Amino acid sequence: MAHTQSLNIVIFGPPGSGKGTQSQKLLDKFQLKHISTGDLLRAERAAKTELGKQANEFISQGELVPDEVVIGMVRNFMLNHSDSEGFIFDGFPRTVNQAIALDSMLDENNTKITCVLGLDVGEHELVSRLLLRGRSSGRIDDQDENTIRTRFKEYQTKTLPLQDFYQNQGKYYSIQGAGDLSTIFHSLCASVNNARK
Ligand code: B4P
Repeated sequence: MAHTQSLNIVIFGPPGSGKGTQSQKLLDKFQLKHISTGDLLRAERAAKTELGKQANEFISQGELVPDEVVIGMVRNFMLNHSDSEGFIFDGFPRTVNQAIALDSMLDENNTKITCVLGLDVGEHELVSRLLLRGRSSGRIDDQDENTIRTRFKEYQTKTLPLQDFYQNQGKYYSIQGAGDLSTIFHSLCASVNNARK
């Protein structure tokens, strides 16, 4: 059962900053449940559900999927994993509305966000990472530079305001996200340990 000592980490950053990559490493270390809204949406699409078809329209254009769809999906996931000692939220929240909904879902479970780890990577590096992944992953949103640019615009206008939202709560940690994977991972762990003190 979730409680106030739970560890709830939000991993934050622009498309391609390493959220998914570093989440995998954090999961192993801290024994948390992983909620990646990108992965959940891609699973819906693969299963050809109505939700998946709707989401695909937005994802393929590089746009965010509407808040109510994503929030409902996260709510279901959390209900189905209510015995978890904590979560890593990867790619969620991406708008202020999503952040407010997350606070209230956690509050209902008598818990809260421990820290928000923001990966800082320059745009040039991000574009080359995504195009490189697009060559092998088959992800439609990684194949075309225009779609990638739309994703950055969505990030700048709708997601970046969350940095102030969490900074004002004293929960935001900025981490250099370019360079060696294990160096980045150690910085993330140091921030988690700092936030838990
Ligand atoms: P996501 O699946 O979250 O896609 P992403 O932002 O590109 O992040 P991802 O986790 O996949 O990549 P990562 O940074 O780990 O979202 C896809 C789409 O779904 C969104 O555009 C949106 O349409 C929709 N969506 C998802 N969540 C939503 C929400 N909450 N609200 C509305 N819509 C939502 O890594 C990228 C690449 O970089 C990898 O290939 C990795 O190998 C590489 N890499 C990582 N670290 C590196 C390093 N240090 N050096 C070199 N390469 C590195």
